[in-house]
Amino acid sequence: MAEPTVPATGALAALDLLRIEHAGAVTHVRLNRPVKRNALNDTLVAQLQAAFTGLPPETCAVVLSGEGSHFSAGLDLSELSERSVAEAVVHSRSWHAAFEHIQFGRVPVVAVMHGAVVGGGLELAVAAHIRVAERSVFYGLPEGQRGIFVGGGGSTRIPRLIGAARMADMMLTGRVYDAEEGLRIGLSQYVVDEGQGLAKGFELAHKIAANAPLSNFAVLHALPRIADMGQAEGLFLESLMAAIASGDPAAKDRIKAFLEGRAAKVAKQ
Ligand code: 1HE
Repeated sequence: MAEPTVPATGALAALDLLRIEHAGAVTHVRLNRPVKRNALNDTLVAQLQAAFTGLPPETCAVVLSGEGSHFSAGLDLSELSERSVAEAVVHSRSWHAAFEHIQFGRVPVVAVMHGAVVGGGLELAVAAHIRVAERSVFYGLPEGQRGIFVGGGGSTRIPRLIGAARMADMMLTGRVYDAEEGLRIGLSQYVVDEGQGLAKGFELAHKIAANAPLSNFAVLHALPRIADMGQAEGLFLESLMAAIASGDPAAKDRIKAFLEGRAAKVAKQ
């Protein structure tokens, strides 16, 4: 039976550009600026940081989605013209800080996307760990056409998923990828029919939330760092992380349960 959904309380409830609800161990964070297509203004970026640093201890996974007809239209362009060069650097760094709390936070994040996932909206989505795309999704990086550059961490995260050549093509020519193409090149791990994204996102998030916390920690914090290391350093860190995770009582309980026939086998899906 599905977990009952309850609205967040306290500081999380006060974040008016987000709508936050809890469904058991899964917290649903919705971008809630549909009139502006969830364009990310300074307040919304600050609220994302507040949300991801203020998750209650009961939260073990997050679903991140957008209210209205699109996931996100990216940077709020109406704020752009007012910034000096110095302010623009600080602004970009504020996005880095906020999205760092998503990628390297305490819990795994599943982004559920529909419609436009463009510019800073794509930068936000790629800070999540799993991406589920509904068929309406289109990915674009219109920064090249707007005369700007990515500033929300996109140049570090997107090439790791699709390669620098594909990102360069998106930025130089305005190439837009649809949901199926995005799946093929690595922008999402799942594509689902329209309207099915949240169901899939919650199904995945509840599975993730049931993992041993140290396994999830290792995937979030050790895996990306190891992937960036040379092999010798990576292998060494992998050994340490493996020993730490397997030494935890949660691992021992799970392995005992499997050996006693009380845990699920790996099966074709
Ligand atoms: C906005 C924004 C925005 C919509 N900033 N206000 N991002 C872009 O270049 C994408 C620009 N947006 C679009 O291409 C389209 O709006 C969409 C494809 C996303 C959606 O189209 P549609 O037809 O559903 O909506 P709309 O009628 O275009 O927009 C509805 C309203 O949202 C409208 O305002 P209104 O007051 O006239 O109703 C739009 O002006 C407003 N709106 N997108 C501000 N982005 C850290 S660096 C990151 C750099 C970037 O992200 S660059 C990419 C910016």
